[in-house]
Order: sequence, then structure tokens, then C-alpha cells
Amino acid sequence: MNQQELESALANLNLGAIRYFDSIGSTNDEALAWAKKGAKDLSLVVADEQTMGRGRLDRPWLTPPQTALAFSLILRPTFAEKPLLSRTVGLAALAISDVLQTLGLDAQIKWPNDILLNGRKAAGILIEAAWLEDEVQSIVIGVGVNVAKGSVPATNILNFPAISLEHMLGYAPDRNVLLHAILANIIALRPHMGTDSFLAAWEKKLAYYGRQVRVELGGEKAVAGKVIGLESDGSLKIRDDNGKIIPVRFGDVRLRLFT
Ligand code: BT5
Repeated sequence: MNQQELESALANLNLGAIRYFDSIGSTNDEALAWAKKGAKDLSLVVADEQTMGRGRLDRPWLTPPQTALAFSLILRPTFAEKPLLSRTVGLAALAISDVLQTLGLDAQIKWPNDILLNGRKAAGILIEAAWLEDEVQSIVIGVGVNVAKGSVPATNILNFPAISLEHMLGYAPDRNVLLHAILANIIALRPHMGTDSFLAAWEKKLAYYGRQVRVELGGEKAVAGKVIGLESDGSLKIRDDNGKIIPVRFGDVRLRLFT
């Protein structure tokens, strides 16, 4: 991977601009700082290695060199897109899972931000916003994909089992090709984010659909019930044993299959 290779691999996507790093703390940090300085819509940060990659709530995301895909895409939402921003995680998740499907893999979305293969985490998404006063000026879509076997962290640091594309396919797909396909899907799906069919496609890919789950809400709080779909804003809808429908909003949540 290098700047020139990336520029030519992604040339036909009409991105804003591309910044490539052999090694960086976090591509999301770089993208947020760039967004605040006025990065154009569809500007992209890519790194071969991250030394301070982040998940939600500052949990670590590991990106060892030459093994993984780590990128952050900056969107400058239009006026019409602003009410739809809570669906951005679905946009990224669908874009990734559709690409994995073309590779013959049955990817599922573990709400809100994990992509599972064979019940194990192969990719994670981190959506963050850059604010200007009280308005969202830019959204950063951070994506990490475990491509080669060496990208999968040791089990003792994981809170959920992990896997790579190489484990599933027997080979590691080319990272530039993968990146191109994910970005092309994001760009193609973006105009449809507000539609019912977008929500339906997202629901169809949900891991644990119809299954009994436990949702840990941070602290000691948890709710249990069956996954029955998504609210219009992308919140997870579960039905408890009394038939009560509970929307689970984005935030400090962890979803686990009830065993
Ligand atoms: C996520 O958070 O899954 C979001 C990950 C987003 C990473 C991308 S890479 C490009 C961009 N720049 C960044 O700095 N971040 C984004 P969360 O659901 O909170 O999961 C974090 C948990 O995943 C950690 O606590 C670990 O247990 C586990 N983990 C860390 N590295 C992993 C890996 N490579 N594969 C699978 N699981 C991992």
C-alpha cells in the first residue's frame, strides 16, 4: 500500500482527497481533525498500521501492519441527509456486508457496529461527528477489516471472538480492491439511506434476528428479549417476555446471544 497505488486504485470514485499513512495513531483522529479544517465530502484517510486505533468508548482496535484494512471516510452531509445521520452505521455495515457477499461470504451485522462471519467479528465500524457549534458539519465513517490472518488479535484482549477474511476464504483479498468495493457501495447506497428498502436490507442482515438476546446497557443495566427489527432511526427493536417492545438506542450497548 502507498499513496500512489491508492490514488490510482480509487481514481474512478471521485473522492475528495486521499491521505495515506504507513503508520498512524488512528485514522478517525486524523479524519476528524481534517474535517474540522474543511475537508471536502468523500475525503479519505487510509493507514497500513494503526498504533492507537479506537473502537467505541475508547476501546482499542488493533491494526497490525500489512494485514488489515483501516480507513476513515469523511462525509459532509447535505441538508436532506442531516435527519438521517443515525442510519450512517447501517450505510457502512451494509456496504461492507454486500462486498463480503460478493466474495461468497455470508456476513451478518451484529448491531450496532460489528460485521460477523461465522459468528465471529471480522470488521468493526466507528461513526463519529465533527460539530460546528450545534450542527453536525461532517461525519467520519471509520472502518477496520481483518483481512489477513495476522490481523486477528490474541484472544486474551478480545471481548468477542474474532476472525479474518483469510481464515474464511483461504486467501487474503487485495486490500485496495476491497477498499474500492466498500467505498463504491457506500457511494451507491448513500442516496437511498432514507428509504424503507434501505432499512429492510439492514434488518435482513441482522445477526440474531428472531433470537433471544441480552443487551447490556452499561453499568449494571441490561434488558432481554427477542430481536424483532429496527426502528426508523436505526435503534434495535427487541420484544421482552411480556410482549413489550423495547427500543435500544445507540450508545454504551453490548448485544449477546442469550444462552
Ligand atoms: C469497533 O468498536 O468495533 C469499532 C472499530 C473501528 C475501527 C476503525 S479502524 C479505522 C478507524 N480508526 C479508528 O481508530 N477506528 C476506526 P467496538 O465495538 O467498541 O469493539 C472494540 C473491541 O473489539 C475491543 O474491545 C476488542 O475486544 C475488539 N477488537 C480489537 N481489535 C480487533 C480486531 N482487529 N478484530 C476483532 N476484534 C477486535
